[in-house]
Amino acid sequence: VILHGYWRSTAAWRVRIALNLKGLSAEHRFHHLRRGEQRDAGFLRLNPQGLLPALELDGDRGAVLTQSLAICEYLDETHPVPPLLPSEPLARARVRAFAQAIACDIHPVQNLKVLNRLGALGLDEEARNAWAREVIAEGLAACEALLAVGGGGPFCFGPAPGLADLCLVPQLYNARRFGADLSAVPRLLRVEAACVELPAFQTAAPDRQPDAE
Ligand SMILES: N[C@@H](CCC(=O)N[C@@H](CS)C(=O)NCC(=O)O)C(=O)O
Repeated sequence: VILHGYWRSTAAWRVRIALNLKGLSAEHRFHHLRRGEQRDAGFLRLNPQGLLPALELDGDRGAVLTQSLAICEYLDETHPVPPLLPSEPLARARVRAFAQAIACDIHPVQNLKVLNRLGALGLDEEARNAWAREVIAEGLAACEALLAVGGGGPFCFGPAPGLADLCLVPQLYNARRFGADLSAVPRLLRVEAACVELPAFQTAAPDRQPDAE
C-alpha cells in the first residue's frame, strides 16, 4: 500500500499508528501542506477533497481510500488482529464516539484550511491560534469525561490501544502546538504516556518521518 501523508498531518499520523499496530508496512509519499501540495492535480485525482491522508491499495483493484477513520476501519476489517475496536456493540460505539469526537468535532475546526479561511476573514495569527487553543481544550475536556464513562486503563478503553488512542495522541500534539491548556485532562495525559511507550506510536511520530522539518 502507499500512504500519502505529511509529517505533521495528524490525520495521516492516525493511519501510520494503525499500520504499525497491525504490523503492516507501507510506502510513504509526502505532500507538503504549507506549500499547498495537497491541492496539486495529481493528488486531487487520488482525493478530490484535497486532504491527507489517502491510502492506495495494492489489492482491491488498486482502490484509493480516503478519510483516516474509514482507512483505519478498513485496515481493521482486512487485518483483524490485533483489533482496533472491541467486539461488543456497546463498547464499539463508545470507542467510535471518542474517536469521532476528535476526528469530526475537534480536528476539523482547527484544521489548516479553516485557520486559513479565518485569516482571509481578517483574524491575525494570534487570534487564529486562540481559536484553535479554545476549540481543542474544550473538545478534549469532553473527551476526558467520555473516558470516565467507558474507560479502563492504561489505554483509552482498556488494556490494549485502539482507534481511540490513535486519534488521541496526535490531537494532544496539536493541543501543545497551539498552546492549549491541558490541566483539565490528566487521564488523557496518562493514556498518552502509556501510548508513547509503544514502538507503534514511537515510529509514527512526526519527528520520525523522513519529510520532518
Ligand atoms: N477528516 C479527514 C481530515 C483530513 C485532513 O483535514 N487532513 C489535513 C491534514 S491533518 C489536511 O490535509 N489539510 C489540508 C488543508 O487543510 O488544506 C480525515 O480524517 O482524514
